[in-house]
Amino acid sequence: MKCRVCREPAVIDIRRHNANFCVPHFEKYCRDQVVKTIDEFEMARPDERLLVAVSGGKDSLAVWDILHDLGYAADGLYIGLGIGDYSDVSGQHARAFARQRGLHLIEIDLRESYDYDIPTASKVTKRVPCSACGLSKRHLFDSAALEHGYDVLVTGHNLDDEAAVLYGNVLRWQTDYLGRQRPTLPGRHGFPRKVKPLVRLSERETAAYCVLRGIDYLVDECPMAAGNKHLRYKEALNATEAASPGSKHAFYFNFLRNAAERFVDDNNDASTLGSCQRCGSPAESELCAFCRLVERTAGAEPVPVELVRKSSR
Ligand code: Q46
Ligand code: ZN
Ligand code: ZN
Repeated sequence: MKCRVCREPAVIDIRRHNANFCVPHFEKYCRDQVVKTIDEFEMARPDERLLVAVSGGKDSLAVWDILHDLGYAADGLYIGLGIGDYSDVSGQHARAFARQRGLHLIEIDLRESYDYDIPTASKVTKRVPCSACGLSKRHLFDSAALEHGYDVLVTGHNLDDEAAVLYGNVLRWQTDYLGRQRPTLPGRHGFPRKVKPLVRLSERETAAYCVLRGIDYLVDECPMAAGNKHLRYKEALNATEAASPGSKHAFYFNFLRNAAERFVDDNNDASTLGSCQRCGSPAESELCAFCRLVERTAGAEPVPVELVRKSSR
């Protein structure tokens, strides 16, 4: 197996591109894919300030590393979700990465700042943990980006993530969600621009990138993810990809090219929303969904992770 570029021994094969790469050319391939994505979807200009949502996993650390390498002014934001050991260790990985590179990491801890955590919120609201977690992260990422004056909020969603979300949305024809699946969502009243520069790279490639770059990321999946629909959709797509390399890429990018625009709701104008009376974020009622969640869950008896995992299966 030889590198497509230099013919030296290759360390990775990428079947959908029918290509093998050595270490330096694989790193270059990853950076080039990100540059191409940023240009094509007009994600960020060189003079803009970027805030990267950092979980301590491979994708968020890879995208932060690549953006930093490309010369962008990119800081990180880590949210302590209070998901037992998983959160403790993920925070350590995020902090270590930032320290080693002299990068700035903003931290928000749900328990310290809002007196709840994800397992407790899941129990109190009687909904799956990812529901309270997604709501909390979206709100805190948006508000931190605006509060600290960042132009762009970056997340580490990769090709596998986006293809799986698309698969789930198409399976149920959730047209409102399909309209929001483009890798760049323009900034609008109360929301920063949101971008996903890793959508051309697969999960396997971001993991390989981290290993080859010596990035120490948290390998374990969130314990709350076990059995969720997203993982099942990924498995289904992996089976298709194995039989027909390139399927995932075609599924997602042909959607972007041929169909995504049709689902964009021009009437979905955030400027018509009111403001949350507590935090000032866009809101449909007196309080935004996040402040309502805080009101319901803050101060409730903390629930251990194990209890939520058992009850949500
Ligand atoms: S962290 Fe949160 Fe994920 Fe864990 S509880 Fe679900 S949404 S699975 S990216
Ligand atoms: Zn090479
Ligand atoms: Zn609010």
